[in-house]
Amino acid sequence: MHRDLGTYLARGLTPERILAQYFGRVGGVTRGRDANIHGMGDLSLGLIGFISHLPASLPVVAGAAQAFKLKGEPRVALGFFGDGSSSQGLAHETLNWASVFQLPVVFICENNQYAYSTPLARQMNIENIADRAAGYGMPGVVVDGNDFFAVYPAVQAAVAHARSGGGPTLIECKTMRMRGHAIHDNMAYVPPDLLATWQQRDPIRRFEAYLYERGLLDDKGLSDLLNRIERELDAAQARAEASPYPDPSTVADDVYA
Ligand SMILES: Cc1ncc(C[n+]2csc(CCOP(=O)(O)OP(=O)(O)O)c2C)c(N)n1
Ligand SMILES: [Mg+2]
Repeated sequence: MHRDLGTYLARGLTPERILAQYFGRVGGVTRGRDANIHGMGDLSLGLIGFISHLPASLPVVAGAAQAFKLKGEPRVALGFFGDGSSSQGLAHETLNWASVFQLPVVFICENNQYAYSTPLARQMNIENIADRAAGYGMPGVVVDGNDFFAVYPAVQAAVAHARSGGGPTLIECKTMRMRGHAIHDNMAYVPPDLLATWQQRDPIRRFEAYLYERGLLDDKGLSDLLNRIERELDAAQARAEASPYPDPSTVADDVYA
């Protein structure tokens, strides 16, 4: 996905590299070739660069899974896509292909109820995107995408299933886009009640509450943690800003054709 910062961070892309990417600096993932977080690929971290057309990355992910299978590598590919992307032809072709060849891949659909200004009901006539899995011949799982303790075991089970030769799984994470599509979008088309309902399901607050209830976190622990993150981000920003713009003489580097 083009905006999956959580996934990027979990795979080991540092805030410094992500910020340097935004600033178009050499320290960014594309080494200053653009200033966009679309396409932040780094194969050393197992991240394939995103392709801006949705969901054109999905068949590439299936291709990676096919390569793992052909080479006998015990690896599993994870492909992330949105509810809007799930209605595109390539999504159907990819899921069908992955199932026919029993590829080690997990398809994670982040159903955040909107694709730009298009609500779910205007682009599909089913309740659960995961229900489509039956038509491809793979397991389909619906999870509360705002609950860490629902998402983690579901993905873990699907990865284990894929790794043991069981083929692909489609996981639909139900969530909500809490801002406009981008900064220009005031999302006047989103009913305020819907937003208020999802506000109550904030995944970070829920995770915090879980830790508090079990005595694993208290007010001091939380403020120490937030301060530490703030300091880390300030330092990452300073290093990203200190990174130079690329030397124009390198413009043709990494161009293959
Ligand atoms: C083929 C194609 N058409 C249009 C766009 C422009 N576009 C970028 S994001 C987006 C909405 C995608 O919605 P969804 O798949 O639900 O993902 P979300 O942005 O909600 O996470 C669109 C239409 C695109 N990137 N690719
Ligand atoms: Mg969406």
